[in-house]
Amino acid sequence: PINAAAGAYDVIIIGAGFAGLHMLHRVRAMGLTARVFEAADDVGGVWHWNRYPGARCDVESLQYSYSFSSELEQEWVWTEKYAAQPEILRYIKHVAERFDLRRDITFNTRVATATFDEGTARWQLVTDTHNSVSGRFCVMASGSLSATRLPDIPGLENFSGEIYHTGAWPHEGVDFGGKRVGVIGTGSSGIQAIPALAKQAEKLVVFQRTANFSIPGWNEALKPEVQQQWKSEYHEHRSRARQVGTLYEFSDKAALQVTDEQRTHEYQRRWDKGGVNFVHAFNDLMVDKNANDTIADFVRGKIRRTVEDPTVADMLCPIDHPLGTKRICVDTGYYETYNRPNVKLVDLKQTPITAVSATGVHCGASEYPLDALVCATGYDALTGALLNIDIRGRNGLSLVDKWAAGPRTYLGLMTAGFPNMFIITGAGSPSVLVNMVVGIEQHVEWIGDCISYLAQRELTSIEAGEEAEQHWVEHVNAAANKTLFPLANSWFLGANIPGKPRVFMPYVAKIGVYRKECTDIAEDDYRGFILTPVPALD
Ligand code: NA7
Repeated sequence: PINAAAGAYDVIIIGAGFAGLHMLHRVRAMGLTARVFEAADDVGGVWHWNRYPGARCDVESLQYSYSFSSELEQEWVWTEKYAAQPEILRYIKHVAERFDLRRDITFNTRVATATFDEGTARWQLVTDTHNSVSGRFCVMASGSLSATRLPDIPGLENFSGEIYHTGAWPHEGVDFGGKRVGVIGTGSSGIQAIPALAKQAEKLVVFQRTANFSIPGWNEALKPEVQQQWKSEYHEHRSRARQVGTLYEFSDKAALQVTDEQRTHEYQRRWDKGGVNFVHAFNDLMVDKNANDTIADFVRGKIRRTVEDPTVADMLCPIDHPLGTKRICVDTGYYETYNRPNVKLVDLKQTPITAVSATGVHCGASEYPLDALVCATGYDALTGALLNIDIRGRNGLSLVDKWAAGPRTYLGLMTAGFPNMFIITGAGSPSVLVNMVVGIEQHVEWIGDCISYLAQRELTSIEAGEEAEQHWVEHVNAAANKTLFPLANSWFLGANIPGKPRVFMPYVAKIGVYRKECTDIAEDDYRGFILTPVPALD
């Protein structure tokens, strides 16, 4: 270990969410010195910031948790099938305390620049508080959905009411009682927030650009016997999750090989169970548009039966992307909310927002007077948090320049020209498509093993090779192109950010397939990576 007192560490970690905390715990166990920088005033990452009403995880709580400590998984008690944000944040804080992690974290501090010094083969970082530190390794645990984005609508800055983004919600909460509230955005965040906001606000106007598919979660209190049973089988559940991500009932049948009645029966059965399990009803739904049409039609039928006003129901029926190609949403009473007299839906495809004024939102000739505007408009996903830091690798190469035509990585974990810089849940990895915690744990284990390997062999640095990276980029693209995913204008493709290169960023593979690829490469002495020995002294 290096002398940490002088601001020199073995490992610098950026971000103290699920990824950063686990990485810190891991490198500490290896006897290394580490420092974590976190922009927020406490741990939690997305669960620290996303405090909007209705915020909840759409992976079941018993699965959306760390597996690295069996004591932790046995002692923590979840109260709901799908945990709400405050409970997940309590869990993360509990982890920070239980493993005494806070003492190595600097809060309220953003990393501004990270520069690889070729002379010393170390990363030099400068924070927005003018702190300078260095690390042999730099781990980006800065989140794939953390760089929030306000919509680029003319006049937004002139609005005299309150403006919120779901991903940067005030800690003290917001009282919408008696207010006219607008929501822009109907992705996962909007679809969770809208039913909750409709109960609080005097009037709620939803501005929808793209109708989205949402499945009821049927959230409920977690029965103690269910939890106990699951905990007694945790070992088996976790090993399966390491292969498949989240445990669903995966089907080996194709939708187009069964009768209409069998299909409808299966969709109904899964609808009644709720959640993302619904989209795994058949094995061809994400690769065959005709198969996908059957499940999409089923959901459109549900929307039409739930929403009383047929014009509103029509507007809510997604028609421009196959089901599941934008992240499927899981809700609590979303479609029912449009039957409330205080809720109005505005279809921006018919009447786009032309401006925001001091008093409200204008869609052509129509003005919607508002006291508050909630932007559930998403993130500069996967690359935003990284590119917000001025990162320079070899020869002063900036990550912004290197990724100008889209992110390029090897295994999603490293990018050529940036030695000893690891990325957790980055572009080119499957993490955002699977249970994020399972993805994070795989990355953390791989990075930890990699650092140990280097130490054992007295190697100074590891770096992705250009050729291996090129093959990985092609491999990730080819995998996506075999599916329906590229048909939607989603954040997976960067399509939500005007001008962002249109590249399908996540790796569409089961986490088990990816895990094996990563392990095989490591066991083959890090095939495709360039390993550099400690430089000889002059
Ligand atoms: P998403 O899924 O990116 O959703 C953002 C929503 O905001 C989506 O409906 C967008 O419409 C809409 N949007 C974005 N910009 C605008 C503008 N300028 N005008 C109107 N509407 C706009 O973000 P979320 O926070 O809901 O969810 C992110 C992930 O977190 C989610 O996938 C889960 O993995 C957890 P669009 O579809 O682009 O037409």
